[in-house]
Amino acid sequence: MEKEILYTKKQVQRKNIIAFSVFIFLMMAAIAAWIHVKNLPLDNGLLGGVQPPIRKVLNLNEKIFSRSLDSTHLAKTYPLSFAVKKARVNGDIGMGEDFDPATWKLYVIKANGDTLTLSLEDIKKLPKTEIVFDFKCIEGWSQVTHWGGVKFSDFAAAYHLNNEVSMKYVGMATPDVEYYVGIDMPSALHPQTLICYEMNGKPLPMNQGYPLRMIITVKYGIKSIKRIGTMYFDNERPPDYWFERGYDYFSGL
Ligand SMILES: Nc1nc2c(c(=O)[nH]1)N[C@H]1C(S)=C(S)[C@@H](COP(=O)(O)O)O[C@H]1N2
Ligand SMILES: [Mo]
Repeated sequence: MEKEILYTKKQVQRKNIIAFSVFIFLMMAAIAAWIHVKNLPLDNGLLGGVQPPIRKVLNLNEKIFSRSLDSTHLAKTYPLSFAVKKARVNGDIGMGEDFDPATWKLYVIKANGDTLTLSLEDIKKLPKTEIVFDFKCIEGWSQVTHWGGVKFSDFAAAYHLNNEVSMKYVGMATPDVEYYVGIDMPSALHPQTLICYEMNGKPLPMNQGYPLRMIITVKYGIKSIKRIGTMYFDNERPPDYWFERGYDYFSGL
């Protein structure tokens, strides 16, 4: 038979006091650490950013999750009938009222400094690809939506952007440069990544990024920039609107 261990009332009381003191101590240490981190200067100058210890954790997350991202991982796709008819509109940074669709052009700044100036018609001449997938916003909602456009990889091949896609990142910005993203090249060249000009078989609505937006199935919505104005290439990380506000640079799924 197992030996039973019996404690006196006093012993139990003592154990309770010790456990409670340890609990209070740890809680106070956590609060002190939190106050300390909160008061540290942000790492991104005028733009804000986050405190360095928080950045360290973000960098670690990034290291782990950027590995899980490779160009063979395809997002799940759905039959056309699954797509919502009225897609939610989220985020209107860089989509100002003063935008003039008549003068819009896509400016692609090449590695040698030359600029390609393209119209929507130029883009529409390239092979078209459609996709229905679950679009996920980092705020916690998702929605099955139907998009049409040109694969970024087809676009790069058609315009002989070989030197450009051998770089590590592509940067994109709205015509007014209010919203901007940096996309790692493997994700840009992913077979489901579209330069998109249609939603539900119709031209993109104004508030969904007319005339041209990105659709990146392997990233959270923050990377799917609406209303692309300029595109450029770099081996350094291009500036990224939500990264500067503390979100993960890659925001992969
Ligand atoms: N120009 C621009 N693009 C943007 C945003 C924005 O505010 N401005 N918001 C992003 C975010 S957070 C999401 S979830 C998606 C939303 O796309 P939707 O409005 O078509 O649903 O667009 C992304 N692209
Ligand atoms: Mo989002």
